[in-house]
Amino acid sequence: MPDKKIIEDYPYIRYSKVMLSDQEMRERSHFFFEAMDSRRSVREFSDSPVPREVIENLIKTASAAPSGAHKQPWTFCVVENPEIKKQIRIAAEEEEFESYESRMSSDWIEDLKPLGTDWRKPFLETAPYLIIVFRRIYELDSDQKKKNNYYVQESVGIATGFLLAAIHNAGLVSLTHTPSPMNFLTKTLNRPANEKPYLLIPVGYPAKECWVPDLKRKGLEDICVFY
Ligand code: IYR
Repeated sequence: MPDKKIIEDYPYIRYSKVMLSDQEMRERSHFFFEAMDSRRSVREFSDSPVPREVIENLIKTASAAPSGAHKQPWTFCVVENPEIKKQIRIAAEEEEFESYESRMSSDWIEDLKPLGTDWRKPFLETAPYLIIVFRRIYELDSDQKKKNNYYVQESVGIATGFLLAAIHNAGLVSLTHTPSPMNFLTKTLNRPANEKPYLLIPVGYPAKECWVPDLKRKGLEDICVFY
């Protein structure tokens, strides 16, 4: 049987999956759950270096996510330069100071108390890499005409999920950081008008002494309904 064919002018390749036994599916799904359940967001990073090739593999994994019309509407900016990290920290802390002091509601401040966050963001300089995810609203065709991407928010969210899973799988930690507003990243990183900042993710090893809040996850009965 050929592995390639043309359907209505477009190339297709054969695709199949090895069918696992119920027992093997149970084991593998449970193992993956346990692996992912041990992922935690971390705010205390070590400055130990991580090979760049690892970061490249993580980003290739993120870009393997599904996306609207397969447009892959994302750009991952990786900052390792200490000067740029410093600029980002200063700008993020300025915005976060305003947010914590006056922009966030009292409910919001209250809800964050168990996480121990405040406007200070030293991890933006400590972590060996900052990955800034940008969503690409449109592309320019060869005549410089704007062509909108589809389901950009959803697509970039899914890709970021792949990225966080890949980071965890590589034995590294991350934080989904949302300095707000984050337009300063467009300027600092000199990004084009079709890209908007989506999420800032410090990546590295946890600090030698690293603490995370003792959070509990919802049980299946609280998150899932079978019909
Ligand atoms: N962006 C702020 C505040 C913050 C908001 C939420 I929702 C969090 O889950 C955590 C933090 C900050 O990064 O501190």
